[in-house]
Amino acid sequence: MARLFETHRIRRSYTLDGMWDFRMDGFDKDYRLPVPSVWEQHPDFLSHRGKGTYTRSVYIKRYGNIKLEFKGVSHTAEVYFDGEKIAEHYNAFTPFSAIVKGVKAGEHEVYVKVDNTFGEHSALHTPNDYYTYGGITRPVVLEEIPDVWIKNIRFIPYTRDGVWNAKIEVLIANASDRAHIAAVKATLAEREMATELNINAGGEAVAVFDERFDNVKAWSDKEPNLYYINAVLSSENGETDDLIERVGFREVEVRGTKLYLNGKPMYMKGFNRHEDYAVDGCAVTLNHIVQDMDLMRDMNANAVRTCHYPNDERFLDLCDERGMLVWEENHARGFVLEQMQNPNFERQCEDCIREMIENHYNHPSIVIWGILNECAAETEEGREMYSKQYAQIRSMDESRPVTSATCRHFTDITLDIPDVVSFNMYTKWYQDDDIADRNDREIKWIKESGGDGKPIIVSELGAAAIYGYRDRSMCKWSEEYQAKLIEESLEVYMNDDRISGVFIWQFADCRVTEDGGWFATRARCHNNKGIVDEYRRPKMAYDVVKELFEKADQ
Ligand code: ADA
Repeated sequence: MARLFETHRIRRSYTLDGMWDFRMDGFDKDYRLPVPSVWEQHPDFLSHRGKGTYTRSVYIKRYGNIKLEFKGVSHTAEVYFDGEKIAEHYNAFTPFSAIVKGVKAGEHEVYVKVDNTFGEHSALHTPNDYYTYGGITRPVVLEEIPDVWIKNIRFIPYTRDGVWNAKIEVLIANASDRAHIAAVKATLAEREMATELNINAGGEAVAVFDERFDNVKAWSDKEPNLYYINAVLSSENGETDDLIERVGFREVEVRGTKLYLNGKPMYMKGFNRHEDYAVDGCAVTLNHIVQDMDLMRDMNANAVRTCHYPNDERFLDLCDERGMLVWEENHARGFVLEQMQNPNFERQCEDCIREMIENHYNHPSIVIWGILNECAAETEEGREMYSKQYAQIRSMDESRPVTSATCRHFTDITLDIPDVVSFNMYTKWYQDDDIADRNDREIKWIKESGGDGKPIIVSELGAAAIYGYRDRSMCKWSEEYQAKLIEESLEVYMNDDRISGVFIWQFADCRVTEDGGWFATRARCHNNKGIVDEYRRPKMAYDVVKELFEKADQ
């Protein structure tokens, strides 16, 4: 399944998950691989960087239009339907889709060329402190759509005189070569809304409703109340379509140096979480997604940062259900200026931001958008790119604050732009300062460098420990050292009322890229700063985090 709730009752929609035929360039052998999955799970492709082709047939019951959506392909896809290219897409972490009109009933062939190679063509997927896998790594959805269909729903909640209101925009598309009239009905919290639209041939139109909802409860991390919008469309030619979205009534605000959720101060305490699981790679299965959530909740976390890219919608759906506050960010980690000047960089970032917001806008759990983790914020050229990306997000979504996690300590020249200032701090791991002293110097610098009067988040803190390595000397890499550092760090940051949130680096150990860069020096070719290892086995720090996060609630 591609979502944690039913998105259609009228439209015929099903996933193409299961076994696909597979060929890898340079391998003279036929394979069968599961979708979704990473090809690295197969013994022939453990660390393979290359190009492979997935093929399967699909049976279409009746003549009409189809929509093929890929929730994630790592990292570049070319999609063919009966031999004709219908889509291409870069970036493993955002969905993309294609419409094929006038498909005859019967068997058809879908094949997908997948590329996970590095080079100038890939400005965001690079050798890095996480692994870029290969494969169709998130669910694939096939839908049969009428000529006039519902493309998406946007839900914008707000309060007026203390009462919840919402603007609901139902985007309708006309795939045919003639104009149509569409009747649109939407229900939400027992409220029925209806209108009629004229849609030009090949055009789009938006049904806009703006209503008051006296009978709804707010969404929050403590009470994640959710509601369904059920939109139904009927064309004058008798065709019908529908789309169901799940939403929450909540408002996020920045008021001076504090973040507010529904008019109350919001404090975020949680983890940075890579989508990476020992046996799944980045194609984290639903049961492992749920296990991660259960473990983070068991440690009394109320927030998660999707480091360093947009996440699987099933995880975001689960955050909506469980009241996990989300910092979601575009795909970028640790690029110096030269990397940001790759001719593909800005376009690939822009595409990722657009797709992230277009697809994830309605998730109430997402309370802040992030960009460009630890990129070249100390340079004028870098500042220009930060500024453009903040502007792009603000042009698409005025309802959420924006931030970026910096490590350009004392040199970052972008802090005047975001709504929230965030910094990654590894005192006593990379820097050997006193934690409290370094925190004071950091915040003093932030206030003098454009960040004054803004909320501050410690977006990363932590230390590495090899699971099972115990040493009473408490030397680095021991579980004892990691537990002690996490305790000392959280005691400082969580008792500093200048700080609005802390994200531990990181929830679980994750694989890193072996070829190229200093990452190859990482023990086990993993980033070992997880509170649990890649099999979700808890380290000693687990109980320290659990206790301190619980104490924060008291
Ligand atoms: C940086 C980076 C993380 C990770 C971390 C580390 O802060 O943002 O992705 O690489 O350092 O483990 O050193």
